[in-house]
Amino acid sequence: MRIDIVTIFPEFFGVLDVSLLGKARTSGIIDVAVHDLRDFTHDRHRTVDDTPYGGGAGMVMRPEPWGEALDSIVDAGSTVIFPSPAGERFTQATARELAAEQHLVFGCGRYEGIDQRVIDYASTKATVREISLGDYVLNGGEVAVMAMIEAVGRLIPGVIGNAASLDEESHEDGLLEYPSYTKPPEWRGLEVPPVLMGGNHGAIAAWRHEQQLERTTRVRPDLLGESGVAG
Ligand code: 6GU
Repeated sequence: MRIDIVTIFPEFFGVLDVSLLGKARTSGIIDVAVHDLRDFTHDRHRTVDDTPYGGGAGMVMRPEPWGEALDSIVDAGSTVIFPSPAGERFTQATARELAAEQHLVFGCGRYEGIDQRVIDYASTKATVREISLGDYVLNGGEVAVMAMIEAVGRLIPGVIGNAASLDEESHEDGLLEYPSYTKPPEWRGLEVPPVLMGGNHGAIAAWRHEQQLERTTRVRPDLLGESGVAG
């Protein structure tokens, strides 16, 4: 997969060099390029923002540098993602959809956002999605994009050594995951549930499913409604 990121803070993305995703980059499974939006300006001050038409607080990103950046990066097969608290909600299903794409382009907005014409223009050239991490406000899209790339990247074959570890985690089956335990069997007076040490795989699977239902009902009852999982 090819990933292009356009940002005024390219240094934010240094963390992509470490950990699992760093290895995926080194091995060529994921090819990431980070572009400084200011490299697409032509004035002495490398201006990327201006005051909003109609008034209001803050600054809006001007369309011209975005237009040049996107023209140099996007083609008809690209999926362009603008992180925004006003976008559709990012979920595990979104991550799976994006992991199936060949080319993702992330456009990180700052200030009060990007001139709407940039999103409208990009929509005439490629598939565009405005995506939000959740119902809270970040200062810009950079941290959100990092989270999306991590969620998407680990679903690409070869990025995670043990692909089976992907199947049983929170959200993959619409439920939160069951609690995990390892050695020792007793620690500071706290014991591992005996069923996990009994070797009865049917009983273990049933116990884990029960735990998933109990935790999901208690912490995230909204998930039960959406997934249609029967209690
Ligand atoms: Cl994607 N961007 C910003 N700026 N704030 C957010 C967000 C995204 N998702 C939640 N809050």
